[in-house]
Amino acid sequence: MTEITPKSEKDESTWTRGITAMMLAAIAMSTVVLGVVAIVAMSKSDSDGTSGASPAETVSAATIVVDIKEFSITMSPSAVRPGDVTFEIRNSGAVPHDFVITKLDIHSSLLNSGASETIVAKNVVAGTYEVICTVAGHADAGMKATFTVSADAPSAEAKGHEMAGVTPASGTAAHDEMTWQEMDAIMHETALKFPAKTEGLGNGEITPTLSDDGYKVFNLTASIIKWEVEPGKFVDGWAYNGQIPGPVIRLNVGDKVRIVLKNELPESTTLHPHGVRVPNKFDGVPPYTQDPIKPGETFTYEFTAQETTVGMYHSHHNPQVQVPNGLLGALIVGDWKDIAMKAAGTRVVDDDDGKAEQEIVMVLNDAGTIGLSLNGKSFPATTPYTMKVGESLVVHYFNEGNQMHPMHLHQTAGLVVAKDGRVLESPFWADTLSVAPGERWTMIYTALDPGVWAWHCHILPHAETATGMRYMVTAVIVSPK
Ligand SMILES: [Cu+2]
Repeated sequence: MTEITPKSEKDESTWTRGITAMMLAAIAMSTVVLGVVAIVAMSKSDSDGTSGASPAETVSAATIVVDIKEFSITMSPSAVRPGDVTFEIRNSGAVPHDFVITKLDIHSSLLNSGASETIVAKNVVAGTYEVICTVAGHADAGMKATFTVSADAPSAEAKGHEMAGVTPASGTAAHDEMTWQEMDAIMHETALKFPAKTEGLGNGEITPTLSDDGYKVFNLTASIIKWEVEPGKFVDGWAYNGQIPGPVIRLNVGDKVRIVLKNELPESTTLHPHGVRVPNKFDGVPPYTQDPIKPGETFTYEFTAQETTVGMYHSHHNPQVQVPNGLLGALIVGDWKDIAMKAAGTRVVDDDDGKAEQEIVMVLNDAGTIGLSLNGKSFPATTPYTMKVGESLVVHYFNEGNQMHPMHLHQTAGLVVAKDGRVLESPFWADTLSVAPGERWTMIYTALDPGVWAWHCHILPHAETATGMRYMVTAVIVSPK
């Protein structure tokens, strides 16, 4: 008979030492400028001897069936003859992916789970072509493959019967090519970079100017910038004032407000104050409430903050592109450290002084050029938060993406006190809170135990890869009192 032995002191101290070491390392890293080792996910155009136009007699038409998913690209067949090539692309994965052949200037739209797209490339000449998914980190995780175009490839007719069958794939998942030791090593290396320093930081403050007629004036400029989502991975970010998320607009009830938006984008835009009570003509919905703000134009939104809220401002023109690409920001009315703790009443018993020490904005995104991210950054470039035991933190989750994200902090439950900027009649406890697109949820977390506590989306492909944590992951570092 086996006896169940209590956890030994040795186990306990090893665990504690591990956490302490992690904590010290994480704190040290947040203060030291790291030499950033670039993880370059993007394809580089390779010099693989793409030849000139092929002789007319070898030109043919072929179809390549492309299956994209986490985290592989499978192409069948992976060799075709020169000529027109049709790509029948299907996303059989759980999250959005795209299909890009840089050398042929082919870029599918961002395909949601289950979506398909057919793209025809005309007169493709002999050569080797690399294909990737450009969603942040996906190519690194294995979403790249190559196909060859060669006069020696079997003809489309000969391949016809094999199309639906098993054809050797050129793209394979990362773990098929790596040993477990390599997986562990990359996981370790990436995790130790956290928090990795990258260019640019979102959610900055914006100081209004005061107009003669008593308005707080916030000047915003929308433009496309190079945004470093994770170390070495730069994307075309669509930003307000060069930040993703845009600067946090903070207001008090009674404030008279002007938001002056200058459009330096290559297309029209508008701004919608989501969850904020404004006159209809400043709701930002073209063509009903205003004309689109054309490139080069400026538009002024004007309202009085009438009630406390946790709102957001974002594009409402071509928004399925503009918002996930970065045109998003928080607009908060009222002192939410105070509002949240009052809403909690006597429920937060572990807080030392009944006051919240921090209020943070956490913008969730999963699409566009920015991809899976927290506040415009993907782990290990996300920002960690520090707390002391007995302190409380108020977090506002904002979902500006296209999918639900169940957010989970590795602590016991936090208290949910508000939904979409309205205090709940009955606050409730949750350790995992699903935040749907467009929603804002406000929660209080009180630090109970020292350590580095992971904080992430619990749709696992949004937070993890074969080589460790990625995307929608950060941490709370709790130190003793
Ligand atoms: Cu998620």
